[in-house]
Amino acid sequence: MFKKVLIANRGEIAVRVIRACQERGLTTVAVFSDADRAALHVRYADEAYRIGPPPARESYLNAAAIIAAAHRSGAEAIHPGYGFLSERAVFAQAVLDSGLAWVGPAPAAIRAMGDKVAARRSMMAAGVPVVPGSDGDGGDSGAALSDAEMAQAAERIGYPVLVKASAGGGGKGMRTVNEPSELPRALAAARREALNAFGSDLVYLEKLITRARHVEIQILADNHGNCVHLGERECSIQRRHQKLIEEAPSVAVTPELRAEMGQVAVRAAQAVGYNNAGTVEFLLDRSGKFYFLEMNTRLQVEHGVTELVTGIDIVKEQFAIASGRKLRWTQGEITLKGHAIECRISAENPYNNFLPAAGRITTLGEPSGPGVRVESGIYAGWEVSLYYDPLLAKLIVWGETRPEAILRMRRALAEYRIGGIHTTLPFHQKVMDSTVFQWGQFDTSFLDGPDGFRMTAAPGRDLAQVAAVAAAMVEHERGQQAVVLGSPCNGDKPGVSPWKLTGRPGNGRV
Ligand code: MV4
Repeated sequence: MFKKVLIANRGEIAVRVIRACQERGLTTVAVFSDADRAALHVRYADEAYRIGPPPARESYLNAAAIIAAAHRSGAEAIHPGYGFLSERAVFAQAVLDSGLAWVGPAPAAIRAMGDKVAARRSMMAAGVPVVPGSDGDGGDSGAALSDAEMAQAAERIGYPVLVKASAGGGGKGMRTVNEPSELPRALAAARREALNAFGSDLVYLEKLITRARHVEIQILADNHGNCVHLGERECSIQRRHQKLIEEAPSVAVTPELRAEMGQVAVRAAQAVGYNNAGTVEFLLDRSGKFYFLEMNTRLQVEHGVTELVTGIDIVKEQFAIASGRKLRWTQGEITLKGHAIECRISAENPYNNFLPAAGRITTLGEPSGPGVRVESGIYAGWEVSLYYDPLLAKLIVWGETRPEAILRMRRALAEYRIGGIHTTLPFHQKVMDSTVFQWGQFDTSFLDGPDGFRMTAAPGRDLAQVAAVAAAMVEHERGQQAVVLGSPCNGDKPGVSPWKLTGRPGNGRV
Protein backbone atom coordinates (compact mmCIF):
# COMPACT_ATOMS: atom_id res chain seq x y z
CA MET A 1 0.00 0.00 0.00
CA PHE A 2 1.36 3.41 -0.98
CA LYS A 3 1.65 6.17 1.61
CA LYS A 4 2.31 9.25 -0.50
CA VAL A 5 0.31 10.42 -3.51
CA LEU A 6 0.93 13.06 -6.16
CA ILE A 7 -2.21 14.72 -7.51
CA ALA A 8 -1.63 15.59 -11.17
CA ASN A 9 -4.31 18.24 -11.35
CA ARG A 10 -5.45 21.62 -10.05
CA GLY A 11 -8.54 23.44 -8.80
CA GLU A 12 -11.51 21.91 -7.04
CA ILE A 13 -10.76 18.32 -8.12
CA ALA A 14 -7.21 18.45 -6.76
CA VAL A 15 -8.65 19.67 -3.44
CA ARG A 16 -11.27 16.87 -3.54
CA VAL A 17 -8.61 14.20 -4.08
CA ILE A 18 -6.38 15.67 -1.35
CA ARG A 19 -9.29 15.41 1.08
CA ALA A 20 -9.77 11.73 0.25
CA CYS A 21 -6.02 11.17 0.80
CA GLN A 22 -6.17 12.90 4.17
CA GLU A 23 -9.01 10.65 5.28
CA ARG A 24 -7.03 7.58 4.22
CA GLY A 25 -3.89 8.79 6.00
CA LEU A 26 -1.98 9.41 2.77
CA THR A 27 0.57 12.21 2.42
CA THR A 28 -0.24 14.54 -0.47
CA VAL A 29 1.92 16.17 -3.13
CA ALA A 30 0.48 18.96 -5.28
CA VAL A 31 1.91 20.18 -8.57
CA PHE A 32 1.43 23.70 -9.85
CA SER A 33 2.12 25.97 -12.79
CA ASP A 34 3.46 29.50 -12.33
CA ALA A 35 -0.14 30.77 -12.49
CA ASP A 36 -1.11 28.49 -9.58
CA ARG A 37 1.69 29.15 -7.12
CA ALA A 38 -0.86 30.45 -4.58
CA ALA A 39 -3.76 28.17 -5.61
CA LEU A 40 -5.98 26.48 -3.05
CA HIS A 41 -4.85 22.95 -3.98
CA VAL A 42 -1.25 23.99 -3.29
CA ARG A 43 -2.24 25.29 0.14
CA TYR A 44 -4.14 22.12 0.99
CA ALA A 45 -1.36 19.68 0.07
CA ASP A 46 1.47 18.59 2.36
CA GLU A 47 4.04 19.47 -0.33
CA ALA A 48 3.96 21.17 -3.70
CA TYR A 49 6.22 21.14 -6.76
CA ARG A 50 6.42 23.58 -9.65
CA ILE A 51 6.00 21.84 -12.99
CA GLY A 52 6.19 24.70 -15.50
CA PRO A 53 4.81 27.94 -16.95
CA PRO A 54 1.05 28.72 -17.01
CA PRO A 55 0.00 27.13 -20.34
CA ALA A 56 -1.35 23.63 -19.60
CA ARG A 57 0.76 22.15 -22.39
CA GLU A 58 3.88 23.14 -20.46
CA SER A 59 2.63 22.25 -16.98
CA TYR A 60 -0.42 20.08 -16.23
CA LEU A 61 0.03 18.26 -19.56
CA ASN A 62 3.80 17.94 -19.11
CA ALA A 63 4.01 14.20 -18.34
CA ALA A 64 7.78 14.13 -17.84
CA ALA A 65 7.74 17.05 -15.37
CA ILE A 66 4.93 15.46 -13.37
CA ILE A 67 6.57 12.04 -13.16
CA ALA A 68 9.87 13.73 -12.21
CA ALA A 69 8.08 15.66 -9.42
CA ALA A 70 6.60 12.39 -8.16
CA HIS A 71 10.04 10.79 -7.89
CA ARG A 72 11.62 13.88 -6.38
CA SER A 73 8.93 14.03 -3.69
CA GLY A 74 9.04 10.33 -2.93
CA ALA A 75 5.38 9.87 -3.96
CA GLU A 76 4.48 6.28 -4.74
CA ALA A 77 1.26 6.87 -6.70
CA ILE A 78 -0.36 9.40 -9.04
CA HIS A 79 -4.04 10.37 -9.08
CA PRO A 80 -4.84 12.23 -12.33
CA GLY A 81 -8.23 13.78 -11.42
CA TYR A 82 -10.25 14.54 -14.58
CA GLY A 83 -9.22 16.25 -17.80
CA PHE A 84 -5.53 16.95 -18.47
CA LEU A 85 -3.66 13.59 -18.56
CA SER A 86 -6.40 11.49 -16.95
CA GLU A 87 -7.39 9.59 -20.09
CA ARG A 88 -4.01 9.35 -21.79
CA ALA A 89 -3.11 5.66 -21.89
CA VAL A 90 0.49 6.59 -22.75
CA PHE A 91 0.77 8.65 -19.57
CA ALA A 92 -0.79 5.94 -17.39
CA GLN A 93 1.70 3.46 -18.86
CA ALA A 94 4.63 5.83 -18.28
CA VAL A 95 3.56 6.25 -14.64
CA LEU A 96 3.49 2.46 -14.17
CA ASP A 97 6.77 1.98 -16.07
CA SER A 98 8.49 4.44 -13.74
CA GLY A 99 7.52 2.27 -10.78
CA LEU A 100 4.58 4.34 -9.50
CA ALA A 101 1.04 3.19 -8.86
CA TRP A 102 -1.70 4.64 -11.08
CA VAL A 103 -4.98 5.54 -9.40
CA GLY A 104 -7.16 4.83 -12.40
CA PRO A 105 -7.99 2.16 -14.95
CA ALA A 106 -5.29 0.06 -16.62
CA PRO A 107 -3.82 1.66 -19.77
CA ALA A 108 -5.34 -1.12 -21.91
CA ALA A 109 -8.85 -0.22 -20.68
CA ILE A 110 -8.28 3.49 -21.35
CA ARG A 111 -7.06 2.62 -24.86
CA ALA A 112 -9.96 0.24 -25.55
CA MET A 113 -12.51 2.98 -24.79
CA GLY A 114 -10.50 5.88 -26.25
CA ASP A 115 -10.95 4.70 -29.83
CA LYS A 116 -14.69 5.20 -30.25
CA VAL A 117 -15.05 2.95 -33.31
CA ALA A 118 -13.14 0.13 -31.56
CA ALA A 119 -15.21 0.72 -28.41
CA ARG A 120 -18.47 0.44 -30.39
CA ARG A 121 -17.21 -2.81 -31.89
CA SER A 122 -16.38 -4.29 -28.44
CA MET A 123 -19.75 -3.16 -27.13
CA MET A 124 -21.64 -4.76 -30.04
CA ALA A 125 -19.71 -7.98 -29.44
CA ALA A 126 -20.65 -7.84 -25.74
CA GLY A 127 -24.33 -7.35 -26.53
CA VAL A 128 -24.41 -3.71 -25.39
CA PRO A 129 -26.89 -1.68 -27.48
CA VAL A 130 -25.18 1.01 -29.58
CA VAL A 131 -26.68 3.71 -31.81
CA PRO A 132 -26.98 2.42 -35.41
CA GLY A 133 -23.84 3.56 -37.22
CA SER A 134 -21.52 3.23 -40.18
CA ASP A 135 -19.91 0.22 -38.49
CA GLY A 136 -23.24 -1.27 -37.49
CA ASP A 137 -23.25 -4.44 -39.56
CA GLY A 138 -19.98 -5.76 -38.22
CA GLY A 139 -18.54 -6.03 -41.70
CA ASP A 140 -16.07 -3.20 -41.25
CA SER A 141 -12.34 -3.67 -40.96
CA GLY A 142 -11.67 -0.55 -38.95
CA ALA A 143 -10.22 1.18 -42.00
CA ALA A 144 -11.44 4.63 -42.97
CA LEU A 145 -14.49 4.55 -45.24
CA SER A 146 -14.47 6.52 -48.46
CA ASP A 147 -17.07 9.25 -49.07
CA ALA A 148 -19.05 6.87 -51.29
CA GLU A 149 -19.04 4.16 -48.61
CA MET A 150 -20.09 6.76 -46.00
CA ALA A 151 -22.98 7.85 -48.25
CA GLN A 152 -24.10 4.22 -48.53
CA ALA A 153 -23.84 3.79 -44.76
CA ALA A 154 -25.86 6.98 -44.20
CA GLU A 155 -28.64 5.70 -46.48
CA ARG A 156 -28.72 2.43 -44.56
CA ILE A 157 -28.80 4.24 -41.19
CA GLY A 158 -31.31 6.84 -42.37
CA TYR A 159 -30.93 10.64 -42.14
CA PRO A 160 -30.32 12.70 -40.05
CA VAL A 161 -26.90 11.32 -39.12
CA LEU A 162 -24.04 12.58 -36.99
CA VAL A 163 -20.40 12.56 -38.07
CA LYS A 164 -18.20 11.81 -35.06
CA ALA A 165 -14.43 11.60 -34.65
CA SER A 166 -13.19 8.14 -33.69
CA ALA A 167 -10.45 9.62 -31.52
CA GLY A 168 -12.83 12.27 -30.16
CA GLY A 169 -15.38 12.12 -27.40
CA GLY A 170 -17.39 14.50 -25.31
CA GLY A 171 -19.08 15.84 -28.42
CA LYS A 172 -15.99 17.56 -29.80
CA GLY A 173 -15.98 17.76 -33.58
CA MET A 174 -19.49 16.33 -34.02
CA ARG A 175 -21.47 17.37 -37.12
CA THR A 176 -25.14 16.92 -37.91
CA VAL A 177 -26.06 15.94 -41.47
CA ASN A 178 -29.73 16.33 -42.39
CA GLU A 179 -29.65 15.16 -46.00
CA PRO A 180 -27.31 13.48 -48.51
CA SER A 181 -26.20 16.72 -50.18
CA GLU A 182 -24.65 17.95 -46.93
CA LEU A 183 -22.62 14.80 -46.30
CA PRO A 184 -19.40 15.43 -48.30
CA ARG A 185 -18.81 18.87 -46.78
CA ALA A 186 -19.56 17.62 -43.25
CA LEU A 187 -17.16 14.70 -43.70
CA ALA A 188 -14.37 16.96 -44.97
CA ALA A 189 -14.86 19.47 -42.15
CA ALA A 190 -15.08 16.77 -39.46
CA ARG A 191 -11.96 15.00 -40.77
CA ARG A 192 -10.01 18.26 -40.83
CA GLU A 193 -11.15 19.18 -37.33
CA ALA A 194 -10.46 15.70 -35.96
CA LEU A 195 -6.95 15.63 -37.41
CA ASN A 196 -6.27 19.01 -35.84
CA ALA A 197 -7.73 18.23 -32.44
CA PHE A 198 -6.92 14.53 -31.99
CA GLY A 199 -4.19 13.73 -34.51
CA SER A 200 -6.42 11.28 -36.38
CA ASP A 201 -8.87 12.00 -39.20
CA LEU A 202 -10.83 8.79 -38.67
CA VAL A 203 -14.55 9.59 -38.49
CA TYR A 204 -17.72 7.47 -38.38
CA LEU A 205 -21.46 7.97 -38.64
CA GLU A 206 -24.21 7.46 -36.11
CA LYS A 207 -27.94 7.91 -36.44
CA LEU A 208 -28.88 11.21 -34.78
CA ILE A 209 -31.12 10.50 -31.80
CA THR A 210 -33.12 13.68 -31.24
CA ARG A 211 -34.61 14.94 -27.99
CA ALA A 212 -32.89 12.22 -26.01
CA ARG A 213 -31.57 12.40 -22.48
CA HIS A 214 -27.95 12.00 -21.55
CA VAL A 215 -27.94 9.41 -18.77
CA GLU A 216 -24.73 7.89 -17.47
CA ILE A 217 -24.01 5.00 -15.12
CA GLN A 218 -21.21 5.13 -12.54
CA ILE A 219 -19.35 1.86 -12.09
CA LEU A 220 -16.65 0.64 -9.71
CA ALA A 221 -14.49 -2.35 -10.62
CA ASP A 222 -11.72 -3.90 -8.55
CA ASN A 223 -8.62 -5.74 -9.79
CA HIS A 224 -10.19 -9.11 -8.93
CA GLY A 225 -12.98 -9.19 -11.49
CA ASN A 226 -15.73 -7.64 -9.34
CA CYS A 227 -17.81 -4.79 -10.72
CA VAL A 228 -20.84 -2.92 -9.40
CA HIS A 229 -22.83 0.06 -10.63
CA LEU A 230 -23.88 3.00 -8.46
CA GLY A 231 -26.95 4.01 -10.44
CA GLU A 232 -27.31 6.82 -12.95
CA ARG A 233 -26.73 10.53 -13.28
CA GLU A 234 -28.95 12.72 -15.44
CA CYS A 235 -26.67 15.05 -17.41
CA SER A 236 -28.94 16.46 -20.12
CA ILE A 237 -28.48 20.11 -19.12
CA GLN A 238 -25.43 20.95 -21.19
CA ARG A 239 -24.28 23.91 -23.20
CA ARG A 240 -22.03 23.23 -26.16
CA HIS A 241 -21.25 19.82 -24.66
CA GLN A 242 -20.30 21.28 -21.31
CA LYS A 243 -22.46 19.94 -18.54
CA LEU A 244 -23.88 22.64 -16.27
CA ILE A 245 -26.27 20.75 -13.99
CA GLU A 246 -26.37 17.07 -13.07
CA GLU A 247 -28.62 15.11 -10.80
CA ALA A 248 -29.10 11.64 -9.38
CA PRO A 249 -31.34 9.81 -9.83
CA SER A 250 -32.86 10.75 -13.23
CA VAL A 251 -36.61 11.41 -13.29
CA ALA A 252 -36.72 9.35 -16.50
CA VAL A 253 -35.27 6.18 -14.99
CA THR A 254 -37.50 3.66 -13.23
CA PRO A 255 -36.03 1.05 -10.84
CA GLU A 256 -36.43 -1.57 -13.59
CA LEU A 257 -34.68 0.57 -16.21
CA ARG A 258 -31.92 1.39 -13.68
CA ALA A 259 -31.29 -2.30 -13.05
CA GLU A 260 -31.17 -2.97 -16.79
CA MET A 261 -28.90 -0.03 -17.67
CA GLY A 262 -26.73 -0.86 -14.68
CA GLN A 263 -26.29 -4.46 -15.80
CA VAL A 264 -25.45 -3.31 -19.32
CA ALA A 265 -22.89 -0.81 -17.94
CA VAL A 266 -21.23 -3.54 -15.89
CA ARG A 267 -21.16 -5.76 -18.99
CA ALA A 268 -19.58 -2.90 -20.97
CA ALA A 269 -16.87 -2.44 -18.35
CA GLN A 270 -16.15 -6.15 -18.10
CA ALA A 271 -15.91 -6.47 -21.89
CA VAL A 272 -12.73 -4.35 -21.84
CA GLY A 273 -11.37 -5.72 -18.53
CA TYR A 274 -12.08 -2.43 -16.80
CA ASN A 275 -10.81 -1.61 -13.33
CA ASN A 276 -11.22 1.38 -10.97
CA ALA A 277 -13.99 4.01 -11.29
CA GLY A 278 -15.58 4.67 -14.66
CA THR A 279 -18.73 5.99 -16.30
CA VAL A 280 -20.75 4.51 -19.14
CA GLU A 281 -22.63 7.20 -21.10
CA PHE A 282 -25.97 6.39 -22.67
CA LEU A 283 -28.55 8.21 -24.72
CA LEU A 284 -32.05 7.48 -23.46
CA ASP A 285 -34.63 8.13 -26.18
CA ARG A 286 -38.23 9.12 -25.67
CA SER A 287 -39.48 5.56 -26.09
CA GLY A 288 -37.28 4.41 -23.20
CA LYS A 289 -34.67 2.71 -25.42
CA PHE A 290 -31.06 3.37 -24.46
CA TYR A 291 -27.83 3.28 -26.45
CA PHE A 292 -24.17 3.19 -25.44
CA LEU A 293 -22.37 6.42 -26.42
CA GLU A 294 -18.93 6.17 -24.87
CA MET A 295 -17.17 5.28 -21.65
CA ASN A 296 -15.30 7.87 -19.62
CA THR A 297 -12.29 6.16 -18.13
CA ARG A 298 -11.75 8.60 -15.26
CA LEU A 299 -13.28 10.15 -12.19
CA GLN A 300 -15.90 12.62 -13.44
CA VAL A 301 -16.67 16.17 -12.41
CA GLU A 302 -20.17 15.14 -11.36
CA HIS A 303 -19.22 12.11 -9.22
CA GLY A 304 -20.47 13.94 -6.10
CA VAL A 305 -24.19 13.52 -6.82
CA THR A 306 -23.69 9.75 -6.90
CA GLU A 307 -21.75 9.93 -3.64
CA LEU A 308 -24.63 11.74 -1.94
CA VAL A 309 -27.32 9.26 -3.00
CA THR A 310 -25.25 6.09 -2.43
CA GLY A 311 -23.21 7.17 0.60
CA ILE A 312 -20.09 5.85 -1.13
CA ASP A 313 -16.94 7.99 -1.32
CA ILE A 314 -15.88 7.22 -4.88
CA VAL A 315 -12.44 8.84 -4.59
CA LYS A 316 -11.57 6.89 -1.46
CA GLU A 317 -12.70 3.72 -3.25
CA GLN A 318 -10.39 4.58 -6.15
CA PHE A 319 -7.48 4.44 -3.70
CA ALA A 320 -8.73 1.20 -2.16
CA ILE A 321 -9.01 -0.40 -5.60
CA ALA A 322 -5.58 0.89 -6.71
CA SER A 323 -3.99 -0.63 -3.63
CA GLY A 324 -5.46 -4.03 -4.52
CA ARG A 325 -8.48 -4.16 -2.18
CA LYS A 326 -11.60 -6.07 -3.17
CA LEU A 327 -14.89 -4.17 -3.55
CA ARG A 328 -16.69 -3.96 -0.24
CA TRP A 329 -20.18 -4.42 -1.68
CA THR A 330 -22.15 -6.74 -3.87
CA GLN A 331 -24.70 -5.10 -6.18
CA GLY A 332 -27.56 -5.92 -3.80
CA GLU A 333 -25.90 -3.97 -1.01
CA ILE A 334 -25.88 -0.74 -2.97
CA THR A 335 -29.01 1.30 -2.39
CA LEU A 336 -30.02 4.81 -3.38
CA LYS A 337 -31.47 7.30 -0.94
CA GLY A 338 -32.95 10.70 -1.73
CA HIS A 339 -32.01 13.06 -4.51
CA ALA A 340 -28.87 15.08 -5.30
CA ILE A 341 -28.36 18.02 -7.67
CA GLU A 342 -25.11 19.67 -8.71
CA CYS A 343 -24.65 23.14 -10.18
CA ARG A 344 -21.28 23.90 -11.74
CA ILE A 345 -20.26 27.39 -10.69
CA SER A 346 -17.88 28.77 -13.28
CA ALA A 347 -16.19 32.06 -14.08
CA GLU A 348 -18.37 32.89 -17.08
CA ASN A 349 -20.87 35.65 -17.75
CA PRO A 350 -24.26 34.04 -18.33
CA TYR A 351 -25.65 37.42 -19.43
CA ASN A 352 -23.08 37.62 -22.20
CA ASN A 353 -23.08 34.24 -23.92
CA PHE A 354 -21.08 32.63 -21.12
CA LEU A 355 -18.03 34.73 -21.96
CA PRO A 356 -15.11 33.55 -19.79
CA ALA A 357 -14.47 35.93 -16.90
CA ALA A 358 -11.13 36.63 -15.28
CA GLY A 359 -10.11 38.70 -12.29
CA ARG A 360 -9.70 38.72 -8.56
CA ILE A 361 -12.28 37.22 -6.23
CA THR A 362 -12.82 40.10 -3.83
CA THR A 363 -15.34 38.50 -1.51
CA LEU A 364 -16.44 34.94 -0.99
CA GLY A 365 -19.28 33.59 1.09
CA GLU A 366 -19.98 29.90 0.65
CA PRO A 367 -23.34 28.36 1.48
CA SER A 368 -23.63 25.65 4.10
CA GLY A 369 -26.31 24.13 6.30
CA PRO A 370 -28.35 20.96 5.92
CA GLY A 371 -27.76 18.93 2.76
CA VAL A 372 -25.24 21.33 1.24
CA ARG A 373 -21.80 20.38 -0.06
CA VAL A 374 -19.39 22.81 -1.73
CA GLU A 375 -16.41 21.52 -3.70
CA SER A 376 -14.40 24.64 -4.31
CA GLY A 377 -11.00 25.56 -5.69
CA ILE A 378 -11.10 29.26 -4.80
CA TYR A 379 -10.72 31.67 -1.89
CA ALA A 380 -11.23 35.41 -1.31
CA GLY A 381 -8.24 37.15 -2.89
CA TRP A 382 -7.59 34.41 -5.48
CA GLU A 383 -7.07 35.66 -9.01
CA VAL A 384 -8.93 33.68 -11.67
CA SER A 385 -6.88 33.42 -14.87
CA LEU A 386 -7.95 32.48 -18.37
CA TYR A 387 -5.41 29.67 -18.67
CA TYR A 388 -7.62 26.82 -17.49
CA ASP A 389 -11.17 25.54 -17.35
CA PRO A 390 -13.46 28.21 -15.82
CA LEU A 391 -14.93 25.84 -13.19
CA LEU A 392 -14.59 27.53 -9.78
CA ALA A 393 -16.66 25.27 -7.58
CA LYS A 394 -19.46 22.76 -7.54
CA LEU A 395 -22.49 23.30 -5.38
CA ILE A 396 -24.08 19.95 -4.57
CA VAL A 397 -27.22 19.51 -2.52
CA TRP A 398 -29.07 16.49 -1.18
CA GLY A 399 -32.75 16.26 -0.30
CA GLU A 400 -35.05 13.45 0.63
CA THR A 401 -37.04 14.17 -2.50
CA ARG A 402 -36.31 16.03 -5.76
CA PRO A 403 -38.50 19.01 -4.80
CA GLU A 404 -36.65 19.30 -1.49
CA ALA A 405 -33.32 19.18 -3.34
CA ILE A 406 -34.48 21.96 -5.71
CA LEU A 407 -35.63 24.15 -2.80
CA ARG A 408 -32.32 23.55 -1.06
CA MET A 409 -30.38 24.42 -4.19
CA ARG A 410 -32.31 27.70 -4.49
CA ARG A 411 -31.59 28.49 -0.85
CA ALA A 412 -27.89 27.61 -1.20
CA LEU A 413 -27.51 29.58 -4.44
CA ALA A 414 -29.06 32.61 -2.74
CA GLU A 415 -26.56 32.22 0.12
CA TYR A 416 -23.57 32.03 -2.24
CA ARG A 417 -21.56 35.28 -2.60
CA ILE A 418 -18.77 35.51 -5.13
CA GLY A 419 -17.62 39.09 -5.56
CA GLY A 420 -15.27 40.56 -8.14
CA ILE A 421 -16.01 38.40 -11.18
CA HIS A 422 -18.97 37.19 -13.22
CA THR A 423 -20.13 33.69 -12.38
CA THR A 424 -22.88 31.34 -13.50
CA LEU A 425 -24.72 31.68 -10.16
CA PRO A 426 -27.61 33.72 -11.67
CA PHE A 427 -28.00 31.20 -14.48
CA HIS A 428 -28.44 28.37 -12.02
CA GLN A 429 -30.97 30.31 -9.96
CA LYS A 430 -32.94 30.89 -13.13
CA VAL A 431 -32.90 27.21 -14.10
CA MET A 432 -34.00 26.18 -10.59
CA ASP A 433 -36.91 28.62 -10.96
CA SER A 434 -37.95 27.28 -14.36
CA THR A 435 -40.99 25.05 -14.54
CA VAL A 436 -39.42 22.86 -17.23
CA PHE A 437 -36.62 22.00 -14.84
CA GLN A 438 -38.97 21.57 -11.91
CA TRP A 439 -41.16 19.19 -13.92
CA GLY A 440 -38.07 17.32 -15.10
CA GLN A 441 -39.38 17.55 -18.66
CA PHE A 442 -36.09 18.43 -20.33
CA ASP A 443 -33.65 16.75 -22.69
CA THR A 444 -30.33 17.60 -24.32
CA SER A 445 -31.98 20.44 -26.27
CA PHE A 446 -32.85 22.35 -23.04
CA LEU A 447 -30.15 24.98 -23.69
CA ASP A 448 -28.91 24.50 -27.23
CA GLY A 449 -32.26 23.94 -28.95
CA PRO A 450 -34.09 26.63 -30.97
CA ASP A 451 -36.86 27.02 -28.39
CA GLY A 452 -34.61 26.33 -25.45
CA PHE A 453 -34.18 28.01 -22.10
CA ARG A 454 -32.85 31.56 -22.47
CA MET A 455 -31.14 33.87 -20.04
CA THR A 456 -32.83 37.26 -19.88
CA ALA A 457 -30.80 40.46 -19.77
CA ALA A 458 -28.89 41.41 -16.66
CA PRO A 459 -31.09 43.25 -14.17
CA GLY A 460 -30.96 46.97 -14.93
CA ARG A 461 -30.15 49.64 -12.38
CA ASP A 462 -33.40 51.46 -11.80
CA LEU A 463 -33.59 54.65 -9.76
CA ALA A 464 -34.81 52.91 -6.61
CA GLN A 465 -31.78 50.67 -6.76
CA VAL A 466 -29.42 53.61 -7.23
CA ALA A 467 -31.02 55.35 -4.24
CA ALA A 468 -30.67 52.21 -2.12
CA VAL A 469 -27.00 51.83 -3.04
CA ALA A 470 -26.34 55.52 -2.24
CA ALA A 471 -28.06 55.16 1.15
CA ALA A 472 -26.00 52.07 1.91
CA MET A 473 -22.79 53.92 1.03
CA VAL A 474 -23.64 56.86 3.32
CA GLU A 475 -24.43 54.41 6.10
CA HIS A 476 -21.16 52.60 5.49
CA GLU A 477 -19.16 55.83 5.67
CA ARG A 478 -20.83 56.67 8.98
CA GLY A 479 -19.95 53.20 10.24
CA GLN A 480 -16.30 53.78 9.36
CA GLN A 481 -16.27 56.84 11.57
CA ALA A 482 -18.36 55.39 14.35
CA VAL A 483 -15.75 53.54 16.32
CA VAL A 484 -12.07 54.13 16.69
CA LEU A 485 -10.27 51.58 18.76
CA GLY A 486 -9.64 52.89 22.20
CA SER A 487 -12.71 55.09 22.19
CA PRO A 488 -14.86 54.67 25.25
CA CYS A 489 -17.37 51.86 25.33
CA ASN A 490 -20.54 52.91 23.52
CA GLY A 491 -18.96 56.36 23.34
CA ASP A 492 -21.21 58.37 21.09
CA LYS A 493 -23.27 55.58 19.53
CA PRO A 494 -25.68 54.25 22.05
CA GLY A 495 -27.04 50.78 21.46
CA VAL A 496 -24.23 49.50 19.26
CA SER A 497 -21.51 47.52 20.93
CA PRO A 498 -18.03 48.47 19.79
CA TRP A 499 -17.19 44.77 20.03
CA LYS A 500 -19.56 44.24 17.16
CA LEU A 501 -18.31 47.19 15.14
CA THR A 502 -14.61 46.46 15.58
CA GLY A 503 -15.08 43.13 13.84
CA ARG A 504 -16.35 44.80 10.70
CA PRO A 505 -14.02 45.55 7.83
CA GLY A 506 -12.84 49.15 7.88
CA ASN A 507 -13.06 49.56 11.65
CA GLY A 508 -9.38 49.56 12.58
CA ARG A 509 -8.49 46.40 14.42
CA VAL A 510 -5.21 45.83 16.22
C1 MV4 B 1 -25.28 11.85 -29.79
C2 MV4 B 1 -26.49 12.56 -29.67
C3 MV4 B 1 -27.54 12.16 -30.48
N1 MV4 B 1 -27.38 11.13 -31.35
N2 MV4 B 1 -25.18 10.84 -30.66
C4 MV4 B 1 -22.65 14.59 -26.91
C5 MV4 B 1 -21.53 14.20 -26.01
C6 MV4 B 1 -20.99 12.93 -26.56
N3 MV4 B 1 -20.63 12.03 -25.51
C7 MV4 B 1 -22.08 12.40 -27.40
N4 MV4 B 1 -23.12 13.40 -27.47
C8 MV4 B 1 -24.27 13.17 -28.15
N5 MV4 B 1 -24.21 12.16 -29.05
C9 MV4 B 1 -26.21 10.49 -31.40
N6 MV4 B 1 -26.08 9.50 -32.27
C10 MV4 B 1 -26.58 13.57 -28.73
C11 MV4 B 1 -25.47 13.89 -27.97
C12 MV4 B 1 -25.62 14.91 -26.97
C13 MV4 B 1 -25.96 16.23 -27.28
C14 MV4 B 1 -26.16 16.68 -28.57
C15 MV4 B 1 -26.51 18.00 -28.83
C16 MV4 B 1 -26.68 18.90 -27.79
C17 MV4 B 1 -26.47 18.50 -26.49
C18 MV4 B 1 -26.13 17.16 -26.23
C19 MV4 B 1 -25.96 16.76 -24.90
C20 MV4 B 1 -25.62 15.47 -24.63
C21 MV4 B 1 -25.46 14.55 -25.66
